[in-house]
Amino acid sequence: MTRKSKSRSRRVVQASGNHNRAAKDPKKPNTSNDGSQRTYTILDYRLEKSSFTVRQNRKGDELCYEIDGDFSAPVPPIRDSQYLTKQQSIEIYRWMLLNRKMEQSLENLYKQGKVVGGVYFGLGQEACSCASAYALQKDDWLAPMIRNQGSLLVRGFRSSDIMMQYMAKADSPTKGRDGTSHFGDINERNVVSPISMLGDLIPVMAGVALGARLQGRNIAVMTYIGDGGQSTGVTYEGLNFAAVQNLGLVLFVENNLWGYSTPAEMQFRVKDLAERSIAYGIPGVIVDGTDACQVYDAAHEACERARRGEGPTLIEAKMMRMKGHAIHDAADYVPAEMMEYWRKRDPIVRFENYLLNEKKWLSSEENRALIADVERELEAEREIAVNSPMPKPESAVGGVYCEDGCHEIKPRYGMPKVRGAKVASGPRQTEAAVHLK
Ligand SMILES: Cc1ncc(C[n+]2csc(CCOP(=O)(O)OP(=O)(O)O)c2C)c(N)n1
Ligand SMILES: [Mg+2]
Repeated sequence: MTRKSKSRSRRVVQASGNHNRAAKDPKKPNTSNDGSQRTYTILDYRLEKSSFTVRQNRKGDELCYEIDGDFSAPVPPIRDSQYLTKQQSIEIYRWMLLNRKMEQSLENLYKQGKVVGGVYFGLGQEACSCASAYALQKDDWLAPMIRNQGSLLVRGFRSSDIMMQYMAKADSPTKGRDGTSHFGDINERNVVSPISMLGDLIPVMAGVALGARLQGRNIAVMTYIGDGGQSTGVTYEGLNFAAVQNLGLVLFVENNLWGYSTPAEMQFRVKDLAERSIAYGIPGVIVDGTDACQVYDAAHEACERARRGEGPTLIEAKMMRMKGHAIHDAADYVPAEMMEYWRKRDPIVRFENYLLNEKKWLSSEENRALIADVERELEAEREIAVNSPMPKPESAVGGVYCEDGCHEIKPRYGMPKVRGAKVASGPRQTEAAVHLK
């Protein structure tokens, strides 16, 4: 499909793809052809549409989940990207490998008793994290969630940063003050730290885009929300605000079929979460979250739209959380057939097969060398992380609250442009600030 026809299909209000699932009432007038019934089309990049139903059942005193559906479908091919070059595709593949192998190292560090707290994994979601962040440019912003450790790597953090953070080391990004991947960098890498309260990053990132616009720039701001987290009120508020203000938010809804032990079926009634975009009045896109090319193409188009000042896009990435919520959760509530089906759709195995056997962009030897290089890098990063000292107890009192003059917050892209106001040397004092004084 050409780019032109794609953007047309996004805005389509046409007779197909009716989302109204209510049964027809013969007593009611037929309104389907008189123009009063509106239907919408969601752009769907997928080459395979899995449909399973998970049911809750009771066996004795125990609740369990059972699944119906056809699990025999062959693994679909990777969809060729309209934008990625050979070199870029190999780079994304490398990031995905680093993402996976770093998480394997984290699991080992945890088992060796070196991690303070739990470990979160993005197993099965590496294509979504890495290929999405790869679409960002230097001046864009990213706000990852716990499954997006791959996005942090793509954005320029080292795997030793993430490992040190998990071990609460003195050289970690938060200098031992926080654990997991809860850190960011608002000075160099334009990364906002994850926020635990699900959905809260969405209005924060809308604010980042608004701030940039006031400074004369339209940028792309990307964040993620899970199938569970998207049910929160703040998700609606943040995305609605971005929509009415035409802010360049790129929201990945990571539909990994589980929110803790709650299956997607018990979380929402729409067929596809991308349908929610209709209610916000913004484009909605569906991608196979295990296909790096689809993820990249959707992210790239949404970022371009954002940079043109045309507003937000909601991208639903369908995939499966291939481990428990965190390391403490064995996920034995997940039906085995479901796990097996998605294991065959491993994003790294699929992309490796695509690069080696479909495109022939990598030979077996080059692939082996690339994997060995990633392992060498990780081993060196692990050494750095393990050898970093624990923070000194007295350091705990510093760097938590701002002190007078501890750091200056300057406009990033230029002086704020406020219509009719003369901005001489700095941002205008807001009414709220005046009241607080
Ligand atoms: C507002 C809010 N409610 C509840 C929680 C607790 N909590 C943390 S993660 C999680 C499940 C999230 O599931 P989902 O959004 O599908 O993301 P996934 O873990 O599958 O990536 C919950 C309920 C929270 N952090 N914030
Ligand atoms: Mg989920």
